[in-house]
Amino acid sequence: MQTGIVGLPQVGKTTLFRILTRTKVDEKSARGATHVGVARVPEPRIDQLAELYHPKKVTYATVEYVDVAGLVSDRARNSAALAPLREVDALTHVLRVFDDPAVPHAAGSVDALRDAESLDLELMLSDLEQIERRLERLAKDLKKKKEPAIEHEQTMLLRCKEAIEAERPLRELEFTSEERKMLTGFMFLSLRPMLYVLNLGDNEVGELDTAVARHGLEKLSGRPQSAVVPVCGRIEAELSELDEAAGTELLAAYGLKQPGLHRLIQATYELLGLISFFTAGEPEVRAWTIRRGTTAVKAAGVIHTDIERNFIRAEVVRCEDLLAAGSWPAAREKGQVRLEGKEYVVQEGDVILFRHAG
Ligand SMILES: Nc1nc2c(ncn2[C@@H]2O[C@H](COP(=O)(O)OP(=O)(O)OP(=O)(O)O)[C@@H](O)[C@H]2O)c(=O)[nH]1
Ligand SMILES: [Mg+2]
Repeated sequence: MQTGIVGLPQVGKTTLFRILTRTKVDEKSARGATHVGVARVPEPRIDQLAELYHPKKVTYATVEYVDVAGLVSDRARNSAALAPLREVDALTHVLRVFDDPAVPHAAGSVDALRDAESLDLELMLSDLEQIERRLERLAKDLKKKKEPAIEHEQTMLLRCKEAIEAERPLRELEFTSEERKMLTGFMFLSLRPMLYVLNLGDNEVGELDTAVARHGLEKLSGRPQSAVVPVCGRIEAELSELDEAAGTELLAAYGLKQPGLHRLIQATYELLGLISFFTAGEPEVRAWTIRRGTTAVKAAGVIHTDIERNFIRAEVVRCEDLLAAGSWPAAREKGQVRLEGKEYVVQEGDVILFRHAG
């Protein structure tokens, strides 16, 4: 899973990237550069399972982030800058709210809604160009020969075009699974789920809950396939450089419940429809990422195709039950370990032991 971090120049994209991936990025070389890094999905249950099993290895789930150069209002330059985004599963748009005379604002003033809408428009225009080219092609083909598959595609693309002309990003439309298949080849940008990150000034750290309304962004929240998360980038950057004890102290001093990093990754997870399940044993305690609705046999395939192929059954226990029971046999004794077949739909927080042949 890869998420692209986008936004105007100097809004805090690289700062956010550093927090998420804990990568050291040199400030000077960082300006305008593209970075790729992996963020560990924070997961307290993995730490608790590790205390139970004392495994040789602990592996967290990860999300990959790509920090691209700042986008400007120059179409030609942007279409090149947008190219790497075609590969990502979701977008994170950093919106600058913090005010700092030392850091000039690319658009001249702070207005997060304007910035959000202008990038969305950019994504939509790029999609529209592609749609129009394809529609021309399809019209030519249809003149030669009427084919139902081509007509389907045409109907769908006309619906996409209409939405964009009404300034609705494609992510807000509903598609059938057949249409989704047709869509994959296009890699439309406005189809990507969108996480808007409000990068607040340090002075707003006590008022995260009301930040969305305060900055006039209600219009963005509650839309399909998108979410808004406020963070104080600079404070979070400070936090991420501290060890755990000092970090907890600083969080408390600011009155924060958890690091923004956790909220961001959780929001990304939800947006992408992802959940975690765990495997636990002495060799390794590990979190795995799957889409919500994945069956046991497909989840096995995430670990290894051999396990999927030779799947016999899954032994499943809720993570909190396993932790409370203290061991797998103890949980089994309490009747908390279930035997499930191939079609079982894996739930968030299941600990699974896959039985397989060979
Ligand atoms: N006051 C304040 N400054 C910040 C905050 N976040 C980032 N900055 C500053 O803004 C400047 C730009 O931050 P970056 O994270 O490099 O921004 P960017 O979006 O990656 O910039 P480009 O890659 O040049 O487009 C740096 O000098 C940061 O220290 C914040 O929350 N508050
Ligand atoms: Mg940068």
